[in-house]
Amino acid sequence: MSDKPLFVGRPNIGDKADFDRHVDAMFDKHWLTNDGELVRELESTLADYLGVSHCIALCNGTVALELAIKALEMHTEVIVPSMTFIATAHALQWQGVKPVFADIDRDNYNLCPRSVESMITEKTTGIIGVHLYGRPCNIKALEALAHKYSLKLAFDAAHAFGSAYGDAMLGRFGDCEVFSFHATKVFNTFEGGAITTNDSQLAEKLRLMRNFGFAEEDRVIHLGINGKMAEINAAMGLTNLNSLENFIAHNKRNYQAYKKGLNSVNGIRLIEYKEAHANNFHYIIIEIEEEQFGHSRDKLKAHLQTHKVHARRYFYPGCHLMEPYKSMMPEVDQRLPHTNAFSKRMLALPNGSQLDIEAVAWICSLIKDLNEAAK
Ligand code: T4K
Repeated sequence: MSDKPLFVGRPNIGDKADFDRHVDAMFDKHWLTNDGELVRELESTLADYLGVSHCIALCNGTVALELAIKALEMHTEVIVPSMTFIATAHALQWQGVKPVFADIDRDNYNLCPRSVESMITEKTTGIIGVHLYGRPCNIKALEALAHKYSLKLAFDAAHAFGSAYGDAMLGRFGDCEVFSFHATKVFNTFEGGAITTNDSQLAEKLRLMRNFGFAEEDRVIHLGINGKMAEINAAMGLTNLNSLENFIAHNKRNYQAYKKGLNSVNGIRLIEYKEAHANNFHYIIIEIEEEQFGHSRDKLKAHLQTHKVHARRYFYPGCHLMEPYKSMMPEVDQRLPHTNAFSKRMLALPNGSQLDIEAVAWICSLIKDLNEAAK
């Protein structure tokens, strides 16, 4: 194996000649941002692909979350998982809304509807589910809760582009869904994001809000911000969309190679992707049972690091143990046993189009070696 470092989050990059063609067209038109042709083309292609009426392209996933929260008029308290990237919680807090952390289901690491229901009070105005690692939340149960208590429901689908819930692509559920197209995601626009929705009024409001509230020249009719996606980002998106199928197929091959390579290692459990829900296979998550494996998760991470394999603890600790939430709500820790246990046991391993089957075999052999050494 070469001593090239291997990373979680290495970007998938499509055909560079295709990208150059889009960029040449952009320069020829002298149109770089503000609702340009490439952004419009990307939006309509994405909406078709996801089977949703509206796609609003934005500058990143975090601003997209903030716009969704604001446009849905979520306020006071909103229930979210703590087992997510800190941006999900920060987007709420930044909008003056308190994130109330609910626990995850032990089996799928997504929001546990029972935990959510136990935290609903008269202050609750919404729920944001996160399709962690691209696996769908228990959408039906969350929709039922939102209906029962008249709450807004949004999904943070940052991990879930190209994944489905049964026959339906993620992106069509709740009041809206929010994607990240960051460089590290299965589909990237360098930086970027989008909100998808079937609600035409919400879509119109979001389009106004991402462009300072301008309805037309000199006429502002809503509070707004600059959340626009630039043409160069859309050029990358259109390029990468052409390769998306290949990216996902490559991820799936790697996932199967990890499955084979880790099958016989004591104390390692690889994330399962159910046939019933198509997935982008971007996240290779393992759970380490210290007693059986013979070493802690952090020992394994350090061992891989000495061989230039940069694994990541996505996500450790839970958001509730990061600031400002840790100081604001120290009591919450007691209520999140599954989040706490899982975040201490999990590790994300490299995947993506830059990683080949030989590299996967090498990573598995490093894990096996450490397990053997403990016997
Ligand atoms: N909700 C969820 C559930 C999310 O996971 C995220 C973002 C968001 C919301 C917010 O969406 P955005 O506002 O970001 O669009 C990274 C990403 O920056 C972040 O987008 C992502 N989630 C999060 C899970 O990962 P960090 O702080 O871990 O990034 P960093 O710089 O440590 O890089 C991650 C890994 O990727 C490293 O191993 C290096 C590698 N990498 C990274 C870049 C940018 C490369 O190899 N090449 C690159 O160009 O947050």
